[in-house]
Amino acid sequence: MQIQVVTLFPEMVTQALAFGVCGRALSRGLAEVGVVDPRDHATDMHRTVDDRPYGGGPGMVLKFAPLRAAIGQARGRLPAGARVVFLTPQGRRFDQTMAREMRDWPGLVLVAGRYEGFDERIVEAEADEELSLGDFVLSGGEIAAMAVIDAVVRLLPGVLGDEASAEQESFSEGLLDCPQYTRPDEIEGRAVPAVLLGGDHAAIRRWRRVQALGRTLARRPDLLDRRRLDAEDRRLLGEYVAGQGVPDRERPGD
Ligand code: 9D3
Repeated sequence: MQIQVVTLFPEMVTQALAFGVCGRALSRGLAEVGVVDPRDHATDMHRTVDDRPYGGGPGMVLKFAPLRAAIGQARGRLPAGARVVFLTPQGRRFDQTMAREMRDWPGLVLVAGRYEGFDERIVEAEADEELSLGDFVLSGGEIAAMAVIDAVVRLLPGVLGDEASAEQESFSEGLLDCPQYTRPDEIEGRAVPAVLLGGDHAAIRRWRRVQALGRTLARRPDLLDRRRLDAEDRRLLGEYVAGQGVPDRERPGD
């Protein structure tokens, strides 16, 4: 997959993506990430990319022309059918479903903003999608663009090992992870749950499912609302509620 990021801080993006799973995928050629700096497309002596907002108010707004040229260069490096995504606080909330859709796009231009945002006309003219990471304030779109790249690249074929890919599919199942433990089996009086130390693999599987369902109910009931639980899951959830004292308003079936 080929990705271009339009950003005033190109080295912020290239440096951060050099690590870990993403870094390995890029060095193995499973994905390509390039950058375009709108400042390189400014035409005045001072290489101006921003200006004061019409109507007054604080801060600066990114100008149409340098962004138009930068996005044009980015598109030119990508196959036909590439899509342009702006990262803005006004965008639709990015999630795993969208990451899975983006994995199948032949090319992706991510446009990161700075200052107070974009002249709205560049968004109207160029954006196929406008995405946000959620309801908190970042200083610019770069970290959001990197989050999207990380989420999409790890879904590409060959990036994760077989085991991790299968697990990835199960997150797609929409439950939180169960608790995990490693040696030693007791720390400061806290024991690892006994079931995990025995060899009963069916019991371990059942315990993990109960924990995943229960923690999702307790912490992210919104995830369960969007999901149909089968009879077995409802029974396991009943086990968790009986054992843990989940508040009444979160009990299944209420
Ligand atoms: C919503 C706040 N805006 C009104 C005063 C000002 C403003 C704050 C932060 C305008 C732009 C930004 C920069 N943020 C992003 O570029 C951004 C973002 C974010 O701040 N939160 C979550 N997702 C995203 S995606 C891009």
